[in-house]
Amino acid sequence: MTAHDAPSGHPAPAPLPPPADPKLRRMANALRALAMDAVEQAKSGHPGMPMGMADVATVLFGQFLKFDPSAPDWPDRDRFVLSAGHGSMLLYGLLHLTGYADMTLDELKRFRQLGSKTAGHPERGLASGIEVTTGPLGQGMANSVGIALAERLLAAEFGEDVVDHHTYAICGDGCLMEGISHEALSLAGHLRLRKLIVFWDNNTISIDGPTSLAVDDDQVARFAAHGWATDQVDGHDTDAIAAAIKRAHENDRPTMIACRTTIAFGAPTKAGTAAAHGSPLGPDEIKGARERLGWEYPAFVIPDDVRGWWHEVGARGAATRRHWETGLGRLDAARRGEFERRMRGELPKDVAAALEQACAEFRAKNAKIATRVASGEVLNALVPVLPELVGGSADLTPSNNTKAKGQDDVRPPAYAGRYIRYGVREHGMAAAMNGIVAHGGLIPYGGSFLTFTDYARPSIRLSALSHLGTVYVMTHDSIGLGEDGPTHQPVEHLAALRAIPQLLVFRPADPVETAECWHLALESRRTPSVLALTRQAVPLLRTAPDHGENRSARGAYVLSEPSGTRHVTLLATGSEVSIAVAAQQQLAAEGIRAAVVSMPCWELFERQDEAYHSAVLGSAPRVGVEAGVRTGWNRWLGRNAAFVGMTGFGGSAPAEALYPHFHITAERVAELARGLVTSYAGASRDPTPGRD
Ligand SMILES: Cc1ncc(C[n+]2csc(CCOP(=O)(O)OP(=O)(O)O)c2C)c(N)n1
Repeated sequence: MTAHDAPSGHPAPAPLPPPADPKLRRMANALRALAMDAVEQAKSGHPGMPMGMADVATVLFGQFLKFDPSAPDWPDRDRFVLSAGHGSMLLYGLLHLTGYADMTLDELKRFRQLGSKTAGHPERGLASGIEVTTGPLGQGMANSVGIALAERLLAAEFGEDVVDHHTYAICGDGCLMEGISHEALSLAGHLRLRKLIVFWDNNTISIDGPTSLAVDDDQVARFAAHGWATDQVDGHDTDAIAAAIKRAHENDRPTMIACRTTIAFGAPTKAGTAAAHGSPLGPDEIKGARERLGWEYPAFVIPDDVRGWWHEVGARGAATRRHWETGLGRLDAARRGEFERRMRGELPKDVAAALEQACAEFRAKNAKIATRVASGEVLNALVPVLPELVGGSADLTPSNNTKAKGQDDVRPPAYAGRYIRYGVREHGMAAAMNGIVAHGGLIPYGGSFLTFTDYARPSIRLSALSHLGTVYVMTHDSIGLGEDGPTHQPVEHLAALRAIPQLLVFRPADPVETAECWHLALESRRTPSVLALTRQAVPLLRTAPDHGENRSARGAYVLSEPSGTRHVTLLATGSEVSIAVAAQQQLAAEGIRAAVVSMPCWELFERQDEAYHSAVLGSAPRVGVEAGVRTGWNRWLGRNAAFVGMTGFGGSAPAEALYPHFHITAERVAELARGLVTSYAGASRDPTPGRD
């Protein structure tokens, strides 16, 4: 078959226009071939996008990207984010050809197979060179806003001789249709992230067909309206692409380069159609594409000249990296040491002492305060000793108590401040924070109301999936928030968040536990944390000094043990722990011996051994107390148990009216405990916790 014939009776496709640079076209064709072959071998995947964006990627990696495959984590490397993560074979091909040791040809051949590094969508941590996990459309783009922001913050702190790199992202039509793109673009424009460059794969195709089926947005005007610089190029014209990137480097704002491309460029009948989006092309089409592209090599074979060119691209960065390292070595020891500590993600020693001091002050004052207020005090103690903290809130700063004394706003184009006004953009904030963590050198925390974790949930899930220790400060954590009513009162949120694997959900009971949970969240650099905090005041429960022991570290502990064998164990979290304590006192007056267990973090408790579980939970009947739904509680309650909580949505009224209205009271806890003790007295106990 010649280049002008087409398989299976289709009209012969027009010949491809001659490339501006035949060498670059051959390099791009290697990416195209690897994508076609790997998807074909896996019988699954997305060949169209990698084939369409291969020219852009070749120019970017070949002529601009600052990276060194022999030192993939070099701090001053440029960051590349493939937001259109379904086109993962583009990234895997690039990593392989430029010489990342772990991205072998065998890995490409095992695309999408169990245990391979070439997962269906790029996963941070599976292979070096993958900066963030992408796949849910729009997330990578929103992460890149955080990555670019982290670069600016660190450059302001350490100087541009130490931190000076670009963040590049490829996004598709899908990324731009997702709502999160609105928040991300708007935030990046406001923050004037001039070193962020986004390539839009403008191929006008998504899964259902032409994008005109669903969207008519003028994307270029849209970016411009958000304060971005924009450019438009033929995404197969390598000269034009290079010129646009050079122009972007000069802009004082983030830049979007709209790249007009053909999906599955080179494929004889499927190019430019949705058929090439997410299915193997098939042997005939691949054969036709090879011929049209002039790529006469068998599957997975890269000719020596092309391999050599790509190898040169990969080798180019080592000298730049060494030059940077020499510069770092010349810095004074204190500045260098601090930079290196930050990039290792190690906490400074003073953090523990600062938190102990905060706890000592809580005890000295012994005041009834909300845990959100305690969190604010903890931050006041942390900020002077933890320069990597970057705070923020989605426009709820005074409610979340997230802004500490001495924390200045980030005021673009100046980035010396360490507090970000994320605006009413919970989802964008969460994704940006993930980007900040992924960049390294900073610990971001961001606030909103717990109920609005729903608005940020896809990004919270990705924090967990991609091992990013983002800290979410989520206040107004129950009906206890009162008058704002059921729209704002979380009911199922604790359960929903606990359902996310690899996420720590903290619900501290008092100011001391708040400090302890903050410490645990800060130490947890590879697992994200949600701090669920009260709006309403709670009494100090941990009045006795702990001599430096973090009692929340095991997730649950006996706060108060009665003298003599337990008749009943009251398990509670957050603001309901003090209700359990009040119930304990009522029961004691009747001669019923109740223990109170505080459970600030189920996930940490789950990690403890059976002996500890048994010691804490005991074998007596149990009553769980939490102003949320019961879902998940059976894990800890066992058979002889009751639960005091919510069964439906809350109500609009002062908190003092809502708790009795929903029967979340000490009296109710005592009543249920009494009933259990009476009916189960003498019966055999099952000491092992039940399963949901
Ligand atoms: C949040 C989210 N919704 C849906 C999908 C499923 N999905 C994957 S790719 C895609 C279409 C994307 O179109 P486009 O960005 O134009 O990609 P292209 O067709 O150019 O490869 C969809 C709906 C997804 N990955 N993420």
